[in-house]
Amino acid sequence: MFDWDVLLTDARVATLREGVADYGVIPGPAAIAISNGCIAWIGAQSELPDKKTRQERGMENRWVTPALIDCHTHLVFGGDRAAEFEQRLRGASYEDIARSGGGIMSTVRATREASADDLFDAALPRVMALASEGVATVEIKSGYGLDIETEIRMLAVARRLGDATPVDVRTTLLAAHTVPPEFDGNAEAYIDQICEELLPRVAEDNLADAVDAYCESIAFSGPEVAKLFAAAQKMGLPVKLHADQLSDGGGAELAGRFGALSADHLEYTTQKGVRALADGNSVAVLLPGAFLTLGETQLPPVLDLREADVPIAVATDCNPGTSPICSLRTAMMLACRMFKLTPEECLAGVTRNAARALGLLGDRGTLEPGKRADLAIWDISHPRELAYWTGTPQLAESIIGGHTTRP
Ligand code: DI6
Ligand code: FE
Repeated sequence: MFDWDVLLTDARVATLREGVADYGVIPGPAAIAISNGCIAWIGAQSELPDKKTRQERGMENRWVTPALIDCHTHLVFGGDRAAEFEQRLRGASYEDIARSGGGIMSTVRATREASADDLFDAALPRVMALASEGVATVEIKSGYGLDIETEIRMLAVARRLGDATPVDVRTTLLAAHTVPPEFDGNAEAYIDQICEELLPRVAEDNLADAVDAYCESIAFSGPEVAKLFAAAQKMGLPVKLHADQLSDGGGAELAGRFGALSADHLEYTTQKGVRALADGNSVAVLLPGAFLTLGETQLPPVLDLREADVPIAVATDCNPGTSPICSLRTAMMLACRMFKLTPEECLAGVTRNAARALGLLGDRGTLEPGKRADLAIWDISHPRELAYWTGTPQLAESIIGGHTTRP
């Protein structure tokens, strides 16, 4: 019988393994053996053990990296916000629009009106657009329902997107995205409803892999988020946080204190916040699409994050308001140009550290024996190109869970 299902030979391999310099590149021609959807062996071809393989495929010197992971999206939503985009170009600020009932609330109205099928049909091409760039894992948040039924519908649609595509979808409950009109002026009562009614239903039906919140003056305060996080953790759900995006609201400190998987955005995070993330083992998820769209000028504290050894991830934040970007390669390029991340940091940010931000590093995010065989195979001359070009058809093939998804 066969030891391996597939053996990829004559590859150039960037493993992105932790602590290995230069993209974790394996010197010389490399080989990767896949068995039962996992990496069974990986290394220099000259050291390949003598095993039987069902199928051998020459990679013709192509580059193989871990498949990409988009660890922060809001890609299930109703309607769009192109009119608001025009308003903003004419000078209105994001906060002005939000305070006058537009912004997130206009997407909430459209999402509440949309059926599960409508939401699924609109989101499917977004998932496939990410997949066409080598993405094998996508996180999708709820947060445009803000009532029990619509939040549950959004999460169920996200799960369905995972079932209907080769992409592995991880879902996050973001009911605490903003205060719904039904609870205007009473954010605390809404948090109580999430904790007492929504969370138990979501946990019972296994609809969410994590719980997120938006800690900001236009959304929820630190104490409100803390109450939600405590309830989530009691149910065994990991937490993550939209932190310090528009102002320093102590979000990173809060995330670190709760040992959050990640704190995301972080433009206004202080050194104290960075230290808290380091202490909490939390990933800093940078979202250059939102930074660009909002015309933000306050840069996230990249130097402090590096110095404190906080792992940095990069994601699209794909959403109709502040990051209408459905391309992880574009987010990588923007993170290099605007945040001055290196191309290697960007690639680690959409593989190893994105996996860590989803609590999945033991299972994917680097190329190592025992991990899922989630591979992206590229027509490039070096992995640094992945943060350099955008819109280029450089993905030759993607293998997800050992299966080729795009020949
Ligand atoms: N931060 C963001 O940038 C998005 N959500 C969030 O918490 C914006 C969502 C929207 O405007 O629709
Ligand atoms: Fe977001």
